[in-house]
Amino acid sequence: MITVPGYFDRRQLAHEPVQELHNGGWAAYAEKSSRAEIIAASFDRLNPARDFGLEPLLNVHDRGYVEFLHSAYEEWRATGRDGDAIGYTWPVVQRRPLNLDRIDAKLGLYSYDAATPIAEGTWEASYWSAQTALSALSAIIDGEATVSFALCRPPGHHSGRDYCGGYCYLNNAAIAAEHARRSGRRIAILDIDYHHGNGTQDIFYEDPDVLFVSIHADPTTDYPFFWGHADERGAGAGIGTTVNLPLPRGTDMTAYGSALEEALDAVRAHQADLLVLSFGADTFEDDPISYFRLRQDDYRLIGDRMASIGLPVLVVMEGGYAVDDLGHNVEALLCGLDDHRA
Ligand code: SP5
Ligand code: ZN
Repeated sequence: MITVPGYFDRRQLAHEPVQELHNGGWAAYAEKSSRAEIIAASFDRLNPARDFGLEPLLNVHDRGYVEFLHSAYEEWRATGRDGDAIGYTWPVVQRRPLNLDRIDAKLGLYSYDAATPIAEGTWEASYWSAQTALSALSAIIDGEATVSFALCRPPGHHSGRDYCGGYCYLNNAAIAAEHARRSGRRIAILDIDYHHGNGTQDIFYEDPDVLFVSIHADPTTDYPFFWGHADERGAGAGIGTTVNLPLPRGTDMTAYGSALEEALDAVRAHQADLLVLSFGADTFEDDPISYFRLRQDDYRLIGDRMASIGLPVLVVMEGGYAVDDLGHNVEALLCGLDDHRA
């Protein structure tokens, strides 16, 4: 049984894109709402999200981007098209500030891949996913819990200040981290999703106060390819507060455990007083889109190791696509995290 307090809002289920572009054709969208349902079923009860409004979202995200997310589906439909909004042209070459109204131009401007469609309920679900992260955070800030779980969905860690990508629209972990920082906390973000958290990294890249550490599949073989390489260490005043630990496909708990110790050393060295854990269960051996070999019991060990550093932990849900096992994998992690505190 899960004893960690969990937070969730059913409006997060409103987002249900039909398909994504994958290997040159359309494939069923992997980030299904049933992911959240199955995690929710592992809890006796979940706390409802409180509404913190737009301000904490706008402390991380660009206002033009947030307005775009809010209106993109309607604008897409107003052109007479069917289905979900998705871009097809990206401004990589001689990019300059242009004020373009065309929905296809905006989709290109505010996204970086063709796997992140905007559907009818995308704004509503993303908004409540972010509020869920803030609500779970408040349990820690208000001293009601030392471990708190945000059942975020859609996930967030690929989304940057002004872009969506990788099934992510608003960066839930970054929004919570920034909110906590503004209430005086010193933050470390540890991202253990299979994929590199490029959006979170980008948001805090020049920030010396927020540590971002990520363990993920080597981007030379895996999405998102362009970010998450070991030589990315931050910029400007933030040099050294970004730490990337890429691992090869096929990694099991033995090699993963060593990387985890290295990551936890970095968290300790930062002298954080709050750990935000971006948790993806797509490192699981049976994940359909990923290639690590972690087993259900390993999540308990990971939680256990993490608890050993003695910090309050806000767990923010990211990926994980082996839907049938997802509830058990989350439960294993939370049990490991919670054991020490009883
Ligand atoms: C939050 C997160 O885990 N995002 C991962 C985004 C990965 N997208 C690239 C891989 C696309 C695989 N699509 C397979 C669809 C099969 N139905
Ligand atoms: Zn992932």
